[in-house]
Amino acid sequence: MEVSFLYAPICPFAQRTWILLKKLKVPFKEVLIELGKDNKEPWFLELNPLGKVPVLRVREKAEASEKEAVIYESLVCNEYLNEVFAENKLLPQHPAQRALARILATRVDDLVSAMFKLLKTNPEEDAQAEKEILQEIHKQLQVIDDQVKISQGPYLFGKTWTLADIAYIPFVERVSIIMSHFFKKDIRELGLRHLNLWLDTWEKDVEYLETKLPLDKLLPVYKKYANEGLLKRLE
Ligand SMILES: N[C@@H](CCC(=O)N[C@@H](CS)C(=O)NCC(=O)O)C(=O)O
Repeated sequence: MEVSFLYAPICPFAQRTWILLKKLKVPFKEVLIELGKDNKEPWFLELNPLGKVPVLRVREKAEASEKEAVIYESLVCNEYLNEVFAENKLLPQHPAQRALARILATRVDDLVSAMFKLLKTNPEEDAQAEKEILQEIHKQLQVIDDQVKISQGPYLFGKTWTLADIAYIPFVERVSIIMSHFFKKDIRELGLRHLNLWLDTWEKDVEYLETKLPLDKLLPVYKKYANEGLLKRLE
C-alpha cells in the first residue's frame, strides 16, 4: 500500500492524522497543501469536495489491478488508519466505551467553537462576555478532566492512548496558547488535576512533539482571528 498525506502543518485537524501516521509508523508521502490556494484547485476538490485538509490517498495494489482510496475528514481518516494499520486496537475494547470514545472525539467540536468565540471577545467592551466564554472553555476542558479521572489516566481511557486522545490534543494545545497569550491564564492553573496529568503525558509524546509547531508559527495564525481588543493585550 502506498499512502499520500495531503496536509498543511498549521492545521490542527490534519495534525490529528499526522500524529497517528507517525505513531503507526506508516510510511507516507507528504503533500503540502497551501491553504486558500491548492485546496481550491479542481484537482483537490475532486479528491475532497469539501476543500479541506487532511486527505489521505491510499493506493492498494492487488495483483495486476490498482485501486485508490481517498479518505478525508480527520476523524474518519483516523478511524480508517485504525482499521487498516492497527487492527482496530486504538479504541477501547468494550463497545460502550468505544462508542464513548467516538462521542468524545466529536465533542472536540464544542471546544473548537468555544476557542473561536474566545478569540472574538472584545474584553474592552464586554467583561461579562469574556468571563462567560472562559467558563465555557473550562467546561469543555472539564470533559477531559472527568474522563481521565474515571479511567484513572493518564489517558482518557486508561493507560494507553486512543483515537479520542489524539482528536483532542491539537486543540487543547491551541486553547492553551490562546489563553496564555491573550488572557494571561495558564491552562494548568484551572484546578483540573486530571487534565494536567493528561497534558504531562502529551508533553513527553515523541510523535506529537514532532508535529508541534513552534509558537512563532502558530501565534500569527490566531492573531488573524483575534479581536482588536485582544491584540492590544499583546502590545
Ligand atoms: N472537519 C474537517 C475540518 C478540516 C478543516 O477545517 N481544515 C482546514 C484547515 S485547519 C481547511 O482545510 N480549510 C480550508 C481553507 O482554509 O480554505 C476535518 O476534521 O478534517
